[in-house]
Amino acid sequence: MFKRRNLVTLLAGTFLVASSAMAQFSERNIKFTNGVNEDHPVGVGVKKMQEILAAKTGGKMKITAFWGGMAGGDLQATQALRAGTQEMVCTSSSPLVGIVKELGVFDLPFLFANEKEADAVLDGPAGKYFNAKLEAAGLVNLAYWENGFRNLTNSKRPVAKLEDFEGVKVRVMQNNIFLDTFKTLGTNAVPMAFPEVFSALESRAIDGQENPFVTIETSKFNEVQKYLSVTRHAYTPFLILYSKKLWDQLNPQEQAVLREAAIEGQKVQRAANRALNEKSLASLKTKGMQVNEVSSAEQSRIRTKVAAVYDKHKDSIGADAIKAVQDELKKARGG
Ligand code: TK8
Repeated sequence: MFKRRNLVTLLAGTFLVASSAMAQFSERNIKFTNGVNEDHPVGVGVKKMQEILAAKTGGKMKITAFWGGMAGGDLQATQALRAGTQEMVCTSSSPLVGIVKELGVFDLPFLFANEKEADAVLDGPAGKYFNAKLEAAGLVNLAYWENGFRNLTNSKRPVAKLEDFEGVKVRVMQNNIFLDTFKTLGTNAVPMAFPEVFSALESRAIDGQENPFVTIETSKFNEVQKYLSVTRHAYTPFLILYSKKLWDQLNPQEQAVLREAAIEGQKVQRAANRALNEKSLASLKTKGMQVNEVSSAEQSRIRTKVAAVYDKHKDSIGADAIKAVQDELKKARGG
């Protein structure tokens, strides 16, 4: 008898906690901007976040997503987050090196060999190290999603060996390490925000750009680019950032549900991105791109050529950041 009464009290208590939890979500409409288009796997991740928010907050917290860079490029949106005028952005890490210099480690060419290594680094202590740096700069990183391994496209000539890079005018992200890598390869490299790239390629102001297959296809670069080289020269993470200023106005439950949604989003986004990668390559061929594989002999010539970029930038990135990543890479490589 005594026991049963205890159970009843316990159950009643649980219901109270559950219903007051619901009451603690305020009506919020969260602005979330993207440089990629909605048919990029980031769209799958954002949809997952929206479903979780709907289910867990009784529809009180909502995400309104903007696509295709219509609300500005990665850097511009990230600055809006720091100023507290926008809640969220999905951004590549690279354009943010002027804000958090340590992120430059991800821009070092050929850092990761595969997605497994990237996950081990981003989802472990190294990822937390960068999150702390971001937070100090006014940015809460909810999760690492995936942009992926980058490949060169251009409209000038097939690029299959080191010498072919010479003189091609290539757009790079607003990032010194990319700029240096592509200069070292002999291209005429120009930094530019992502939303300007399509029309710059179309008007032939530039010859080429580099991005993962999936981003190339969903941004329709194949319509204005003939040649695709399988270079896999760098892996770019996507950061799912929330304005720290606005984050601090949320209560702990609201913060927890957003973190949970971003992690669930990460799972479906990465899975969708990986499932699509090879399909996108095949589809880009069907749509008329000429694909040039880069032989392993040429790959190693390219690697040797850009090795100098590591030495040149290691001081500005900082030894701590490089060590944080390399420690995890060693573990992932079983060493
Ligand atoms: C989209 C960008 C893009 C990136 C770039 O906002 O700028 O080339 O790879 O995917 O983050």
